[in-house]
Amino acid sequence: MRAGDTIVALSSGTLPSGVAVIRLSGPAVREAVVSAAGPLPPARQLRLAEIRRGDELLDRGLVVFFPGPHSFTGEDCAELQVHGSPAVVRAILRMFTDRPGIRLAEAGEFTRRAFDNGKLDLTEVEGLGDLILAETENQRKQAVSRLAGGLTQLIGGWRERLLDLRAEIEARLDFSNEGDVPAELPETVGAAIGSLREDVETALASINHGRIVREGLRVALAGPPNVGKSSLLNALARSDIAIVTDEAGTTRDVREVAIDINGQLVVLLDMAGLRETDSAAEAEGVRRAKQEIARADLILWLSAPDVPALPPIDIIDAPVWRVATKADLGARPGDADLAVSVIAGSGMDILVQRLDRFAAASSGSSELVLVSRERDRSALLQASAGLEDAGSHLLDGELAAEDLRRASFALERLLGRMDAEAVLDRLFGAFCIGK
Ligand SMILES: Nc1nc2c(ncn2[C@@H]2O[C@H](COP(=O)(O)OP(=O)(O)OP(=O)(O)O)[C@@H](O)[C@H]2O)c(=O)[nH]1
Ligand SMILES: [Mg+2]
Repeated sequence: MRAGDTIVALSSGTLPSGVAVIRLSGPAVREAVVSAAGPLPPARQLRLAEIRRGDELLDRGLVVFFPGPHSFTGEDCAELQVHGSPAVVRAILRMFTDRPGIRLAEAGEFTRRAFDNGKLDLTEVEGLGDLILAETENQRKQAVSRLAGGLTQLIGGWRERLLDLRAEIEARLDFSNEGDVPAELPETVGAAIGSLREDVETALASINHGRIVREGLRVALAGPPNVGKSSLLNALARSDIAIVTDEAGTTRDVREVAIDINGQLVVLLDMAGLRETDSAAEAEGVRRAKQEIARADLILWLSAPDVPALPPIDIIDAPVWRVATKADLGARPGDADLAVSVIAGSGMDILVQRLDRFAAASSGSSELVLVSRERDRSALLQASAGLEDAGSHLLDGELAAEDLRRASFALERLLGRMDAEAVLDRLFGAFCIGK
């Protein structure tokens, strides 16, 4: 990526479409817009213009200009709203990229410039990426509060407290060097370190809620072969995505299907039935099934009247609901939590209601959970470890100061104010072109 270039891209979705938005950012924007669409409109106001290449009319559309630094990227930016025709968009993009200093943007390059120019920090960039991909109501809420700087503020508060503590300790160290006073720290410093660590730990404890909102509640449909796992998946997803047959051992691969239950993302996992088998392919399926069961948030353990029962396997950490399937075929066993039949359609409403309540409880949807990513987890763990060490070094101010510095660095890294490069390339590569 060359930072001095002016970049241009189609920022709206697939063509053809009613309207297409072409976005530009960089030092050549003013000139390029004037040459294509006449005098610049007043800042941030739409103006209808003819878009021309020389004498040739390419399209009529709306033009808006955002002078830097008060723009999304911090540079001069413009957007053209034109007809969403592949030929129109191609002609306009070519007209711009034929000008010196203008080229097509790479994936995420507009956002990258916003980050480089201090318009967004790393957690806000992540929030933006999540928002664009959000499919459920809860994902949208989580992403928009991260984009709006919710996490930045939380971490900003912690950074301030760390800086105060470090300043106080440094001052004492200076003082003790001069006057031979032992560098032992007072109990108030210990208490402040302890309470900050508690706040970081509270956020860490909610990270699983945040993950479930962001990535979905993982629900494994498990049990022996032929109990109706794939049939239940199809019924819940209202599709016939998984193959259903009366042969035991139909499903081998793990199949994930995401469904939206009242704004919550629930990822259903269909998998091989658990049994000993001579088939290498099925055995691999069973191995993968066990792996998924071990990392699921909830297990639906299925049993059916026409299949020998299998007790839940012992690798399960998550809650297990015993679901009696094929209720149309026979009486529900005494140990079942609920009974369903996909043929008769019975019991499905109750299952969905219970999934809804479970998902709501698991995603802590009453308070918005801002920490959700692996990167959040590792930064907060490091910060917490630094604080813990500092708390145990109250007799030695030098060591405590070093520990707190480590905690500060972990938070700076989370915001992208330090060592950002490693995270950046991966993050921006995941964005679409034009964002
Ligand atoms: N009567 C009745 N039959 C069902 C019901 N659900 C599934 N079946 C039948 O049970 C058989 C097995 O269903 P599947 O959904 O393929 O079972 P599975 O657990 O995915 O099986 P494997 O993939 O082989 O492990 C099929 O013949 C289904 O039509 C039900 O609610 N009632
Ligand atoms: Mg199956």
